[in-house]
Amino acid sequence: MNEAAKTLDGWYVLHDFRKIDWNSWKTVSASEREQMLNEFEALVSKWEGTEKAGKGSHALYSIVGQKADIMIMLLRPTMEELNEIENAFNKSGLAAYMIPTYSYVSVVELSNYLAGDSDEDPYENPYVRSRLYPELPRWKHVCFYPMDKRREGNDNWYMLPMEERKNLMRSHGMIGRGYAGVVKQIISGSVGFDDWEWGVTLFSDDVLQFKKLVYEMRFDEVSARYGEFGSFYVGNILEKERIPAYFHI
Ligand code: 76R
Repeated sequence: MNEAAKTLDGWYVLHDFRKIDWNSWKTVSASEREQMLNEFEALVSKWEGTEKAGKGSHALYSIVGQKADIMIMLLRPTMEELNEIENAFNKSGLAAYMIPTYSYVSVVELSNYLAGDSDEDPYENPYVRSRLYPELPRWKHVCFYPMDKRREGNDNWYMLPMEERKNLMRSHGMIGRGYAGVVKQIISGSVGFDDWEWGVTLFSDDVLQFKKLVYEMRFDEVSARYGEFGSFYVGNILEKERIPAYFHI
C-alpha cells in the first residue's frame, strides 16, 4: 500500500544567494552606483506591493561568512513568477556585481502527519492558509539549510509504516513547539525541484535560538536517525532603508 504522506502545498519559493564583487563595485562611479541602487530599490518596492496585495512575500538577509553575502528569499503563487523576478533581477545593473553562489527551489509544504481528521477543505482554513501563504516575518536573523530523510540500510524513512512516521513526527513537533514565538519555521518541499528533499528556513530575533533548536532536534530520533543536512546559511536582516549603507564604499 502506498503510504506516502499527503502534503498541502502553498507558495513556490526561491532562495537566491549572491556574493558581492566588491572589487568591481569599487571601480564604478558614485553616480552609477546610486543609479543601480535606485533601480534595485525600485524592484524591492515592487515586491513590497505584491506582498501588500497578499500575492507573495520576500526577505533580504545579509549572510555571515564566506558562502554568500546576500540571500534574497522570494515566495510567489507560481513558478513562472519566481522565474520572471529572477530574470528581471539578473538583467538589472546591480546583478552584474552580485555573483550567484547558491539557489534553492521549493514549495511551502505542510504534511498530514499531525493533522486531525476533518471534512473541511484545509485550503479554506485560515490557519492553514497563513502557513501555506506566509508573510515572512521581519525578524532579525535567518537560518537556511536543505535536508533529506535518510534511505540507507535499516535507516530508511521511506520504508517506515505511516503510523511509525506519525509517532516520530509527533515527538519532532513537540520539540519545535518549545520554540513557539521565538523561532518561526517554514518547511518547503523540494522533491523533484532541487537537490535535497526539503528546505528549512528559520527566523528569530535571537540568533542563538537556531543553535539551541537545531541541537535539541539532533537528539530526537527523526533527526538523529533519519536527518541528513546540507550547508547552513545564517544571516542578519537587511532592511530596504539600509541597502544604500550596505553597498556604500
Ligand atoms: O506543521 C506542524 O507544525 C506540525 C508539526 C511539524 C511537522 C509535520 C513540525 C513542527 N515539523 C514538521 C515537519 Mn519541523 N523542522 C525541521 C527542522 O534540524 C533538524 O533536525 C530538522 C530541520 C527544524 C529545525 C524544524 C522545526 N519538519 C517537518 C519536515 C517534513 C517531514 C516529512 O514530511 O517527512 C521536515 C523536513 C522538518 C524539519 N518543526 C516543527 C520545527 C518547529 C520549530 C516546529 C514547531 C512548529 C510550531 O509549532 O509552530
